[in-house]
Amino acid sequence: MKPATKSLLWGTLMKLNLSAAIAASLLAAIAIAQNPPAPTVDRVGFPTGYQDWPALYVFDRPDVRQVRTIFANPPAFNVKDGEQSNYPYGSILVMQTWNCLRDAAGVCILDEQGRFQKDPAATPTLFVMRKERGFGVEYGPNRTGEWEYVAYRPDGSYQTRPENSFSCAVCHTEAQRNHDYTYRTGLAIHQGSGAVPNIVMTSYRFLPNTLTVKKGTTVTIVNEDAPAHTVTDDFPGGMDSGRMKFGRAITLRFTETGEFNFHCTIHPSMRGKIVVVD
Ligand code: HEC
Ligand SMILES: [Cu+2]
Repeated sequence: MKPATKSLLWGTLMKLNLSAAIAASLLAAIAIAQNPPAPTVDRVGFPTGYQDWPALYVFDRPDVRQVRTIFANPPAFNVKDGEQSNYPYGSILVMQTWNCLRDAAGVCILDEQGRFQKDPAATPTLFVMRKERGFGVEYGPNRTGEWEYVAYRPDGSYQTRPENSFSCAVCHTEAQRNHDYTYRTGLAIHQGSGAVPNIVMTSYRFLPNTLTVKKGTTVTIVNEDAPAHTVTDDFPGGMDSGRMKFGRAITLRFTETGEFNFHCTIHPSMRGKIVVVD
């Protein structure tokens, strides 16, 4: 009796798998047949001279091991807090993605400030978004306000052509709408850090609350909590960050071995410890 039930079950499973496979291949065929809509002409334009524009923020990405610098032309750079929901026409944001300098194990080497460094041998890519009156209509359901997107190589050739820039729009629809579909511009406004945190402040805790590091290393602590916190040495008269609002970061460099015990003066039950070893 038992083996029969088993084979019956097998048969059902096989059938299910088969129809799932057919469905998947049909879906793939549809996806290939119709890309989401996008502009067919480049109205963004290569951002000549972007290196001379001010850098809005620098953001380290450990997953893809890149330094990402966002340059903003004057109209975009001069946008103040509270006006970010509507960038002025003529705004251009350039995100330059640059591979980090790596050690033999492929890990990004931090500089004195605890930041990634650009590998001088690497070639960056330029992700550009530009806002002008009436831009973005061709993205249809994926329209992100009046922005259009293109990605270039430094020699002016395309990394992502206008026809393929729907991919940019699709992702940026998920960005902060109150920041006009840009993602990280809050970093500039909140004077945040784009450093990779070693400790974060969240839910009224330091996470992790004990960290062991080698002498000479930097430790970056970022407040990812809505309320302000402080990083204050338990030792009276010691280091005190002062009030750190959401997004703010502090980078500490330890040159002596020992224990650094700290707390938040606003919420004294928030405690943390950094152990520095040889
Ligand atoms: C997978 C989602 C995704 C896709 C696809 C994507 N972006 Fe972004 N973009 C982001 C995120 C997230 C950031 C913030 C920086 C970070 O976290 O690395 C960003 C940042 C930017 C910035 C800096 C301004 C800001 O929003 O902070 C520009 C300019 C930009 N992207 C342009 C493009 C262009 C051009 C394309 C297409 C070639 C593109 N992006 C595709 C997610 C995406
Ligand atoms: Cu606190």
